[in-house]
Amino acid sequence: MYKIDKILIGTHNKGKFKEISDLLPKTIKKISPSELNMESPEESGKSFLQNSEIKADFFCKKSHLTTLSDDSGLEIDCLAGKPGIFSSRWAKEFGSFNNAMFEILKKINKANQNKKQKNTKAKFVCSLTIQWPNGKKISEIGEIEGNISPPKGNNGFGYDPIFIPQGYLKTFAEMNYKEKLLIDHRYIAYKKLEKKIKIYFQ
Ligand code: ITT
Repeated sequence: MYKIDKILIGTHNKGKFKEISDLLPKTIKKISPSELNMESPEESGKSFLQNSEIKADFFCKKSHLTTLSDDSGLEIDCLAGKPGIFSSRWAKEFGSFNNAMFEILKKINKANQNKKQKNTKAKFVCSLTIQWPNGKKISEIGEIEGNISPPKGNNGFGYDPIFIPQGYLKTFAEMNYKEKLLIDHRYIAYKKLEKKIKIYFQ
């Protein structure tokens, strides 16, 4: 009934778009909001889940296409979970991801001043929401824990250079594309979602 043969991936972030496209079956046609000249909605939610729902609802209603959207970000333990849902906005406020990463490292150093053991714990969180034109929607959240490091590596996007996932010795930006794709927060959310939506794949 709701078989998915094409899907709008509701994001303007090229890094996210590529990862989500590569996780979905090859047989599904992937469409981007820019192909349809659609802007982004205001992210007025208070959580990753609320924001991924806002994006899915906005793009789905505008395009009348089944839509998969993502809200994600980096939560840093010693910064009380910041930047969190404001991860993208911090990069805009500070002028670039490089500047935002530099500011994050400064803030982490300040928060750890006079501490015997430096707390660099962080996690990437991703909420994925799929919405069908009839209003049916499903969301799943994925998280990956790790630590913040000085920037290293040139691959990936966003905050990848400063995040080392637990159990690894390199940042996401030092990993090759496939290596990150198959472990990150987006992959974890997608695998949970896939269990519920694969019946709609051809
Ligand atoms: P859309 O709203 O159009 O999807 P956006 O980039 O504004 O694009 P978000 O509001 O979800 O997306 O912000 C997420 C931020 O966290 C953004 O700055 C990303 O670059 C960053 N981020 C999310 N997942 C990431 C990942 O896997 N690696 C590095 N940075 C990531």
